[in-house]
Amino acid sequence: MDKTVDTMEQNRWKQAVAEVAVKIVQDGMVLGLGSGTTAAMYVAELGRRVGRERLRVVGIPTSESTAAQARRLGIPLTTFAKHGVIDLTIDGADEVEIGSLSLIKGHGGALLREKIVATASKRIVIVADTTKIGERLGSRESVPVEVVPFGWEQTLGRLETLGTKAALRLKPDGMPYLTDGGNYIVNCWFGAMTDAREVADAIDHIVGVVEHGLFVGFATEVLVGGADGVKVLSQA
Ligand code: A5P
Repeated sequence: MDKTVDTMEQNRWKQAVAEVAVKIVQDGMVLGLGSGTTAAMYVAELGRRVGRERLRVVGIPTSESTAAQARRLGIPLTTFAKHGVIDLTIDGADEVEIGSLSLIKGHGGALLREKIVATASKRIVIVADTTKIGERLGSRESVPVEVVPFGWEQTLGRLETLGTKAALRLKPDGMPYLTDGGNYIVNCWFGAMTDAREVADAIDHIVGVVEHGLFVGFATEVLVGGADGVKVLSQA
């Protein structure tokens, strides 16, 4: 993250993006509800629209935390059993590559459900701020990889054969961080990637991997908050 940006300023940028994003939502839509702090600001704005305008939408949450927030705000939730296609998903990202709009996601630990929701979505709008934007994916963030707990040491070792430095994500008490699906996360530092799709394909073939946080070819637009207001990045 850009160390010159303080948290309060960054929060103002995220809030501005959330307010722009919520205007994209239309009555009757099936929505994918993202996870993370920026998505939470958008979900809060969505709750306001549902309350004030009687907006009729249903949401599929990407985490237990987002599900709880939506319930508190009175946003009706649905499931894939009832709705196979999502009209619009608005979600955050940890890193965005200019041009390709490839993403690193999952530092909040919700990458598996986020990718399932993204895959079922007709349109995906990412809410971010300038600290997340870069020329090459991987130059700022590690790639979170969700792995099954059984044999995680083996899986981590196989990930390292791809040329990454990998480490199990731990909680402050030193125990492994657990995802909503009861899996572990291994953070993988690849550095700036010349071909994120190739890296994604390689990770996909590793036994023990459930899913990874490289989202290549998913985002259609990225709303970016910054000192100059909210800008829209589209795929080059
Ligand atoms: C959750 O697992 C992530 O993919 C989030 O979307 C991502 O970490 C962005 O979160 P913030 O908006 O809190 O930075």
